Amino acid sequence: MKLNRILAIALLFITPLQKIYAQSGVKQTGNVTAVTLSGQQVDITTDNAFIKLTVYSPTIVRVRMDKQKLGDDFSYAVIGTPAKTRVSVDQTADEININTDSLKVNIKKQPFLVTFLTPGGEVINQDEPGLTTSWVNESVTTYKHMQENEHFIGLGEKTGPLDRKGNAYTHWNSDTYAYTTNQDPIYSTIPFYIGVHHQVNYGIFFDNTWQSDFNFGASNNRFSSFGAKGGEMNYYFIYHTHIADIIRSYTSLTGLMKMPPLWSLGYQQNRYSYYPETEVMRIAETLREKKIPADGITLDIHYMDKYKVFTWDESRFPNPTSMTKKLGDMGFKVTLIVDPGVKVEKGYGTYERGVKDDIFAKYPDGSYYTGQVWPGWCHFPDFTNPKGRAFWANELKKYASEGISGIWNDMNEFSTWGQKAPDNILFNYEGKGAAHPQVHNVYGLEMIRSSYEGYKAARENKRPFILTRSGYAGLQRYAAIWTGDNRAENDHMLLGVRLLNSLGLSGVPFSGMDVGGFTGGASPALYARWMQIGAFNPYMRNHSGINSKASEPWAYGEEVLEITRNYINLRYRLLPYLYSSFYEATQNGSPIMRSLTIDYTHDENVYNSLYENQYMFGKAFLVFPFDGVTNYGKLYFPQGKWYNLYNGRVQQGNQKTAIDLGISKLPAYVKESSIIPMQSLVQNTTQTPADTLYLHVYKGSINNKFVYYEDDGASFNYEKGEYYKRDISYNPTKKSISFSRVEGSAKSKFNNIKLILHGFKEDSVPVKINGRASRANKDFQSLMVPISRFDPTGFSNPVEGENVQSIVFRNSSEELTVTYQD
Ligand code: NBV
Repeated sequence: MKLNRILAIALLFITPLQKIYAQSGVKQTGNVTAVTLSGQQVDITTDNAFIKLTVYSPTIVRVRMDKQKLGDDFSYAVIGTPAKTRVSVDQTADEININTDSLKVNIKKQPFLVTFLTPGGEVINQDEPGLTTSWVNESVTTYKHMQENEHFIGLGEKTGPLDRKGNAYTHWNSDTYAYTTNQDPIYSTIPFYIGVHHQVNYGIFFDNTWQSDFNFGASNNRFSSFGAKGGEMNYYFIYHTHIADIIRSYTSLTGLMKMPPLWSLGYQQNRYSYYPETEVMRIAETLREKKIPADGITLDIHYMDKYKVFTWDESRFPNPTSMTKKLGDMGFKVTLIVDPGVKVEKGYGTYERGVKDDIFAKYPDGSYYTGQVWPGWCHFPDFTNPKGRAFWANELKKYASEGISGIWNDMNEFSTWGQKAPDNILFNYEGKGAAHPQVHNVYGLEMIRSSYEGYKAARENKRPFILTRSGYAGLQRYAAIWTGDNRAENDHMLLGVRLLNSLGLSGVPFSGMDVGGFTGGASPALYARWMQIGAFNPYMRNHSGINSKASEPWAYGEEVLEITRNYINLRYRLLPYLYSSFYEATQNGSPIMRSLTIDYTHDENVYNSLYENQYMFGKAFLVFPFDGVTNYGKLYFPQGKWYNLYNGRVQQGNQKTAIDLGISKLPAYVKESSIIPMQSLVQNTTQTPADTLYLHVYKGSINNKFVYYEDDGASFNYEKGEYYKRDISYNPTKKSISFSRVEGSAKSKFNNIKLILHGFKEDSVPVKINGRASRANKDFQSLMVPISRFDPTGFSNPVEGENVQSIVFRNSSEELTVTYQD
């Protein structure tokens, strides 16, 4: 029989649906046809797909799938490799089972269907039966069964609510001036989310740089899904019982941030744009005169000659080196904006060198792609080309020699007027070659990689500070991120809090927003609130747009100035705490702004829209970010005991309350058993604080440990052991506060420690140091002395409240335990 006739007869026997399926371009994974087991890896062939599962650790399993044989394994995001892991893999006719010590993976063969289970056999996550993974032409999607009451959090810089359930999101890095509070996508892509249900949590990182789509039950409650317009299905499944560990595992794949320069944790003053030099100096001098601590001034595009990157407008800034020197002497560091677009202009050095090195992105016909941005028509460096990164690094040397400390990467989505860059722009992609749709979402990441590596190489042994607007998973390795052109509106400020919390859940601890709002003008109350909240952000930078009203702390009158100063002062007093919290972020990805879902994951209240903006700043402070119009604030206190930061009054947890909100203070509480190192007030981080470290401990019922960390705040010497680190532990049962032996070769800034105990009894408290009555020890006082009217914030009007005890002793590097009788 002729083949055509056979087909025609066969078609008579298939259902209309099968016929449509056959014609539709849809391909399901189908049945398993072959399996190869080798060590930590399982290779599977199905009717329509090639699949590889790899165990990366007891808690991480990677799944790759494609319609064709799997290609080169390459990622800009992932730097982690599979660790040698104890694993057992076996198969029967119907299924394959992969077991690690912490996770089980069950794969059904007819048809292919993956289920992840706890060692005890509880389902953590499962492909949606019938849908599993499918392709529609070149786009690929994996469908997961929606679990009952499942919450979805993370996914990086995504607008909308904390709990992403019921919503869908797209990743396509976009320049979104004055975006709305639900707009999607905005500037960066982190295709990593965390699912929570039935006391289990998992993370899924879908490492695919094409335009990707996530659906958390926006269509219906049958499934959640993730997919992309091209490339492989390539995801890492992570399981841990604690969300902090999921973030740790995620950052074991995509990398950790490096220690930031200490100055970048101070207050930064910004505007689009401060110029000429006299104006920059006026701002710097006013900050000092008005005693507003500050460390940074940032120059926006008007410093350039006609917006040409790596140039100065010489009439506005005749001598940049002497300006940075003058500012440096006043304790200010300068950060400059850079845009990727290089103006096409004969005689312009950067352009000429780019052409000579042939590093701009091209069309298939060999001509350079041209797009219009600030300077006019531009070419765009191909940062996926090692030569392109080297070119950029070389250009940056100029700024290094002029005394610039920070590089602010803007417009790197990449953005062009009209926003529509064609698909057929070609990029080097580390020699593998790729077109714009595959490269777009990593363009910003590779730009900041160039900036970070370039600036590191350009300045000997100095930590670069790199700020970015765009990026992809892994951006934390190179830069801090800010959330772009927000609006000076109440809702937007609160959205900003959620964006930063979500970034923290997604492996990016160093983040900030335009405090005060970029477009429009804030009311005095909104501005005051924003500065209060900004003081509890990882990166605190005030910025405002070109035609908006002035946004310096003194621009809103005396009362607001006072409030703002109080909170910036508090931030500077908290620097030892903040710096140590950043150290932790460099060790395990632990965010500085911690969504309550991290520590109170299975408490339904934390997902409630009334409380979704509440967060922890580090592990000690519970911050309630109210807006500038709410007078009566609703608060939720998770389990435990909480101390009002301002008056020490105790608030029991597991409770909802409402309070009258004054504008002068932002509600903030301290978690019981917290350990908070603070210092005396300085006006910038080049000043040395008084040589006593104030160590606040809040009485509680839980054991706590704080990793205290110091180093020189500027160089990479810490990598050679020049740091000062010790554990400080509080044990309420033993009634002790102990300091482990100091690790590292650096000396502390503080010769003395003043231990300040909050919530203890009213009379003097007898103490022993290392088991000896302190009288016997000449370095110590005998009793902790009660202090009433104590205000840890240092605000001008302390409120009477708790009883506080304090004792001062020498900061020795030996192990030391303080026991108290209470
Ligand atoms: O360089 C000017 C601005 C900058 O101030 C802002 O922070 C960026 O997000 N930049 C965008 C260019 C476009 C502004 C409309």
